[in-house]
Amino acid sequence: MNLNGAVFVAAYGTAEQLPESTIAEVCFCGRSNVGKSSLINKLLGRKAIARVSSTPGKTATVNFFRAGDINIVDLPGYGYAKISERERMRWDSLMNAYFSGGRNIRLCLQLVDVRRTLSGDDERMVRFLRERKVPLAVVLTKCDKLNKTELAVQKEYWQALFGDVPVFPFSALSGQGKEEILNAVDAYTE
Ligand SMILES: Nc1nc2c(ncn2[C@@H]2O[C@H](COP(=O)(O)OP(=O)(O)OP(=O)(O)O)[C@@H](O)[C@H]2O)c(=O)[nH]1
Ligand SMILES: [Mg+2]
Repeated sequence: MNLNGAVFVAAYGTAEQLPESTIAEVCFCGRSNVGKSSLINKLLGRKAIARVSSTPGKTATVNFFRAGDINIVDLPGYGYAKISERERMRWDSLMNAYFSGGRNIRLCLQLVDVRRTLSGDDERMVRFLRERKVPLAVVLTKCDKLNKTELAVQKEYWQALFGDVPVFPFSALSGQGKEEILNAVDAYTE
């Protein structure tokens, strides 16, 4: 699959703003700073169509990108401590609306930092997705930060944790894993 030539559609900050789902959607979920926007840029073959920042909490809206006949959806991150109660409530309501609106979500890519272990927030997120029967695959981000041996250990940890769910090691720096993820997007959206 080729997602080049994508265009930014819009950013939605509240549940009411979310447009109706008409075409297939692939969304990207994970804690703040895990690398969602970086992965999207890589998949779309663009340097900065999705904004990347070393400060957590960069993507606070639901951002749609149109690529061919699918929508790529960058979701706001979670697990960022310095956030007001009001912002947390907005996040909850936005995510609930996105995942409960009978949308045409073909695949949710759940991102986790390959160097870490599953956080409580990740666990809640995955449970939430499973309860809603959202098709799930996992991306292990920042694989360039580990050496071969460490990478093997972490891959085994994540694959054992997720069982049958596909797990894709990825690096936005080297592009490792890009083709495999594009193939998965293809398989789930055709
Ligand atoms: N080394 C390395 N750094 C990465 C990789 N992916 C992302 N980063 C860095 O991690 C930081 C966060 O990346 P983003 O793509 O903005 O993360 P995000 O998940 O979209 O974050 P929020 O929008 O805050 O939810 C940036 O400094 C990126 O350059 C990767 O594969 N390798
Ligand atoms: Mg982001």
